[in-house]
Amino acid sequence: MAELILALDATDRKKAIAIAEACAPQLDAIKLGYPLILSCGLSIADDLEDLDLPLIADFKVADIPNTNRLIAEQVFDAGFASIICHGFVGRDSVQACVDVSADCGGSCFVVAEMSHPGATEFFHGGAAEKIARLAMECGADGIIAPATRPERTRELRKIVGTRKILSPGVGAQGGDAATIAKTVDGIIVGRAIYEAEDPGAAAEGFAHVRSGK
Ligand code: NUP
Repeated sequence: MAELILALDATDRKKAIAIAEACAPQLDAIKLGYPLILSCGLSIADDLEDLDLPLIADFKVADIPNTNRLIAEQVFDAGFASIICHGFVGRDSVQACVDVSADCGGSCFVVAEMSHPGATEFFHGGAAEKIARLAMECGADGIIAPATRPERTRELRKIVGTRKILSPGVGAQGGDAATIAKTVDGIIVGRAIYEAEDPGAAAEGFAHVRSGK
């Protein structure tokens, strides 16, 4: 059983809001990233406020600690519940995001291994495991791990224990929702929902993952 998180990467404000509204009853959270926020600004969080769903800011923050802190403060001031940061930048940078998240009553997820094919170039060979351990030591709420490589995500589960794993790569990138849902706490789904002719129905198609059936 896993939560369903919509990756709302549509770049038109009206269209994005309509998709979010249509899908909302089927969702546990909405993830917003550069495509929509660069197009609409952080105020898109206000437009989605009435849906009463936690908003995750997927900025994959990867800067020096002070800049990470400033970015995270903007994110939580705008009403987001969670932030995603990169781990390869090192302990001090991750800690800055975790600390701001905790101060703001929000949560912080660290990318341990990405879902696309090229991710194997740098995340394999021990890096993902190292990042997952670092995330735990910094007090992060969880990690991001790939639905496209369930065997890798199972390995990372051994490191993070009961802390959360959110997993992108379902649908358009080839990952199977039911398979990865056995290992993770939330599946992140973008194009398979927001590019569907009927996004609400597409989101409903993942109900089996949410109910565990
Ligand atoms: O490793 C990652 N893979 C990934 O796809 C980390 C991510 N944050 N994402 C994001 O998840 C990606 O930027 C997009 O917003 C979403 C997946 O979208 P889709 O492939 O389901 O359309």
